[in-house]
Parts: sequence; structure tokens; C-alpha cells
Amino acid sequence: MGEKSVDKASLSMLDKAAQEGIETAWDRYEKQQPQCGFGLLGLCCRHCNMGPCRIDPFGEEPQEGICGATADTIAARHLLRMIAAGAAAHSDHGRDIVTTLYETAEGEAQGYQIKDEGKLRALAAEFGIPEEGRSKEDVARDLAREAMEEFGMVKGTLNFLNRVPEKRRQLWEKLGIAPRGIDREIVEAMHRTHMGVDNDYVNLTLHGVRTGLSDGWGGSMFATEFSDVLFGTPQPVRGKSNLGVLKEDQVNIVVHGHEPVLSEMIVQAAKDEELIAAAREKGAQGINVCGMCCTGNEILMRHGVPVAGNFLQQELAVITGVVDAMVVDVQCIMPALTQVAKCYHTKLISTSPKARFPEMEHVPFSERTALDTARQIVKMAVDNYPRRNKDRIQVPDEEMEYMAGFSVEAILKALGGSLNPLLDAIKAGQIKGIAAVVGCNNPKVTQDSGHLTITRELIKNDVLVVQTGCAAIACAKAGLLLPEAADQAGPGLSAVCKALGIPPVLHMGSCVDISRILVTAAAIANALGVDISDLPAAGAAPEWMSEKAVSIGSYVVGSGVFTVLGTVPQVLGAKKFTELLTKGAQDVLGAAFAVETDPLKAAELIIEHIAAKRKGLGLEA
Ligand code: SF4
Ligand code: MSK
Repeated sequence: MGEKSVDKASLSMLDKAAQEGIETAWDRYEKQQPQCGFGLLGLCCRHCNMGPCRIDPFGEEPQEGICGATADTIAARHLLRMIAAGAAAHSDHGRDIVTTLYETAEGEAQGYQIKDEGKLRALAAEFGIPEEGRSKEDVARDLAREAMEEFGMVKGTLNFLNRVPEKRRQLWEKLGIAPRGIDREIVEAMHRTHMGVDNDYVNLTLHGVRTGLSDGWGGSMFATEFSDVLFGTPQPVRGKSNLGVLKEDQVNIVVHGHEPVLSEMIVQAAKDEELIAAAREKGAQGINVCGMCCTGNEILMRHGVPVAGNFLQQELAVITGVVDAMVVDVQCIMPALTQVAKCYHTKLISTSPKARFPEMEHVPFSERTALDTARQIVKMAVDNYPRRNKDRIQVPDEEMEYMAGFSVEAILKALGGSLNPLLDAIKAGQIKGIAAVVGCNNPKVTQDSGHLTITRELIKNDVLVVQTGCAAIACAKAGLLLPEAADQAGPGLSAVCKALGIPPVLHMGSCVDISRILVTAAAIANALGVDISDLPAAGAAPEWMSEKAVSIGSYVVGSGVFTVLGTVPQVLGAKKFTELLTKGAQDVLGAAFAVETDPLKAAELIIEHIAAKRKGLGLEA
């Protein structure tokens, strides 16, 4: 195993963990070595109880499962199930936001308001819902109902497909992969991957793309757009990042997971004068709410709330000894937290009926009593403050400022209200192209090194980088989300950033907010009158680990964007299927995957790809 992290704060907490005998994900990763070779190659099937079956990767026997499934069928089925799980996670998050908007409109959600009425009315117009002369609550109720229908839609395709460039939409229609209802694609994915149903790896892959598209242009897009309506559309905002945001003299509450419905209320409750007074009574200077992972991204985008770290720092935050409560909702929450927290005073609180953890205290969260529940949780943290073990406290100094909040609307505002300045800069070659660098941490990669290396190389070569998720937090910690980072960019990009006062790396939000990147790409393609696949644009997931990332990859490639993966997907044992993902998809979708574990080489692939696309558009490379 190479270096564990490039982040000094993480390394100092890993030293502390080692001294105190605390296991982290990195230790458990080492204990898993060597990882199962069949699993790594995608050659193991457990889809029925005749199995488990495995395929010999060296061409010896067996080459088929008991039912006759080949390596390609087995790997394609497995990948499709990963896509279905990822799409389900994002889309169920989207559904929760839609439900919260509905309950807010009905006056049944405590503490929520419709913050962006303009966006609400624009969305209503997009969905054909009359809005003139009607109250925002009436419009929101109808819009939320319409959105609920789209999850289990009986007829037609998703409404947001109207945002997709015509050429791309026609291609999806031709291939039979325009997504219908969100739930329908996910259910069909599960059906097709049942033993003895879809055994053709090409057909399975096409449905994988369709399922992914129902996430990107459906569930995730609902999550983003409706969160903006409820909590406000992000605008540039500054805040701080890394474990140094945890304060020794304050009650620290870390909100971790993905959905903003609870964290928004915690942010609100932590401003309550009574609770602040209670914190002071216990000897603290105040209440400090910090984020972790994408729940962190949601509140930093809208409020500049400090973010304590990305995926691999969740255990490390507890190890500082100053986290009085870690409140979790759904997704990317390591069950190991309960064991780590036992060694410190940290109170772990689960809140979602969908995500319970053995030995973790559960405070059920409901929109109807949201603010009361948030106050209860903040109070629990305050009461826990005096239980800290002062001898075990060590908070890293590392704390870095960031500028985030780059929604599509914020980018347009920075550009003076139209995409033209960006298009002109691309045409003139000041900006060569745009790359989305997104995704998780994974102990298979030195933490943050993939994100940072690829991002630095791209901006150096005048490629504007847009980010979401844990990749964005990695760049926040490294100072790349500051306008001053323009000095690290090539001359063209640097000049554009300085003129606009923006960083060369734009933080666009949480994982579901990759939908903002789709909307931006579609708007640029529409403005140029081309397909998304014609754009000098690419995607990268240098440290991805989650099934959501597989769904994202499939909708990004399905939308026509070349994507480089930095950790190896579990498919390489299936030769024809791998060939389809990395080459054949190009002929069908106009985009394909590449797998490149060296981030510098990955950046080179992207730069070459952008140069080729520029040439295709008649622009100078
Ligand atoms: Fe084996 Fe086929 Fe059952 Fe998979 S579906 S476990 S390959 S028999
Ligand atoms: S939180 S999905 S580890 S980016 Fe969205 Fe980070 Fe990946 Fe979770």
C-alpha cells in the first residue's frame, strides 16, 4: 500500500489513531488483502442459489456458470445492478426532497419555506403547470405532485429530457434508451438481472445507460432543482474546509450523509439563542456546525458552512476527540463509526428510518417536526460537550478557505447573464475545454492525490474544472477553490478567472448536483447547435468507490461525455463487455469509458480528447 493520504490533517489523525490503537478504513483495507481475484475481475455470480459460480480468468474451466452464464453476462449483470442501486440512492434522495416540497406547500413541514420562488415558477412553466396569479404554495403543490408521478410514470419519458439537445434525444429514442419513469428503469434493471432473464451483455449495457439516465436527467435533477426551490439556489459563498474547522472551545456538530432536509434544520437550530446560552453554560464558546461528505456540500453551497472533510475523513473527525455529535442521514456513512466513537465521547445519531446502525442512537426525523427534532439533536450535542476526554483531544491546524456555490444560475451571473463570454473564451482557445472531476475517496488510492493531480494538470493546460462531491472537498482543502488559484492555471484560463473573479475550479455541489453539470453541458451544446458529444468536454472520477458513481458514469457517458475512471471497475475479466464499455460505446453513444489509474496520464487522455473535439468543431487545438 502506498501513502495513505496527501492531506496533512488526515495524516496527523492517522498517527493519532495508530498511537491510540484505533482502526480506520485504511487498516481494514490492508486486512482485506489480497482481495478476491474473481470479485475484482467481475467473474463471480451470486444471482441464484445454484451458485455462487465463478469463471476461470485464465481461460481454463469453468468458463460458464451452472446456468450457462458467461463472463460477459455475469459482469454486465453485476454492473447493471450497481447502476440500479446507485440510481435508486440518488433518486430516493430526490423523492424525499419532492415530498418535503409537497409537505411545505401543504403547511405540514415544520421550519421549511419556499426560498426560491422564481425557480419554482420557472420549473412550473417547464412542467406545463399554470402559475400566473397563483400562490407559490399552490404552484409548489402541483409541481411536487407532477414530479412524484415521474418516479412511477406510466406513459412517456421524463420531462427534463426537454433540456437535452435534440440530436442526443433522437439518439436515445433510436436506441430505445430514453428514460421512462425513474422507478420503472430501476425495477426493470432488477428484473433483467434475475437469473435467466437478460443474458445479452449488449442489451444489459443499454439498459444500464437508460437506468443511469433516469438518475441524471430524473432523480438527481429533481433533487437539485427542488432543493434549490426549498433552500435557495446557491450563489458564490466563502467558507472553511478540513479538520481544522472543528473548534476545541465550541460544541462541534458534524452532519454527515447526503440529504439537506435535516442538515438545513440543524444549521437553523444551532442559531437558537437558548441553545447557544445552554452551550455557554456548559463552558463552550458557541455551537459550531460542520459538514462531512455531501450533506456538507449541500450546506456549504448555500450557507458557507465549514466542511470538516471528505469520505475518508469521517472516522478521523471523531478521532480529534472534539466532535460532540455526528448526525447522519443516508449514504456513504461507514458502519465502522460506531466502533470508533466508542473510544471517544462522540454521540452518533442516526435519523433516517432507511439507515439504522447497530448500537447507534436513533432520533427519528420527520419533516413535520423537523425543527423540534433538530433542536433536540443540537441539545444532545450541547449536553455531551462536558463529557470530552481532554487528554485525548488533538485538532489538526489545517483549515483552508474555499469559494463555492457555483450553481448554473451563479455561473451565468458571473458571466454577466449569458453563456457568450464562456463560449467566446472556448472558441478563442483561452479555455480549451471543460472537465468534470467528481467522486469519492477510496483507500485503493492515496487520499485526494487522484483529485488534486488531475485537477492541477487540467487547469495548468487551460481546462476549466467543475466539481462535485468528495472531489470538490479535496480541492477545497488544497486551496484550489479560491480565485487566487488562477495563478496555478494556464495563461488563458488564468486571465478569464481573474477577469471574472472566479476560481479555476468551480464547486457545483453534492453528488446529485452533477445534474447541474449536465444542464450546463446541454446549454453549451444547444448554444453551439451541436450534440453534447461534440463538445470539448470530459469527465473523471479519480477515486470513485460507490454504486452511485457507477450510475453517474453511465449517465455521463450516455449523455455523450468521455469519462476516465481512476479506480478499476470490476469488469476486466469479461473481455467483450470491457471492450464494449471502452471502445464499442464510442460508436453507439459517441462517448466511452477509459480506465487509467495514473492521474497524470488520465489528465493527458482528457487533454488529448479535448484537443480532438476542438478540431472537430473547427477550433484551434
Ligand atoms: Fe451461477 Fe447462473 Fe445462478 Fe449466477 S445465475 S449463480 S451464474 S447459476
Ligand atoms: S459523498 S458518493 S463518497 S463523492 Fe457524495 Fe463522497 Fe462518493 Fe459519497
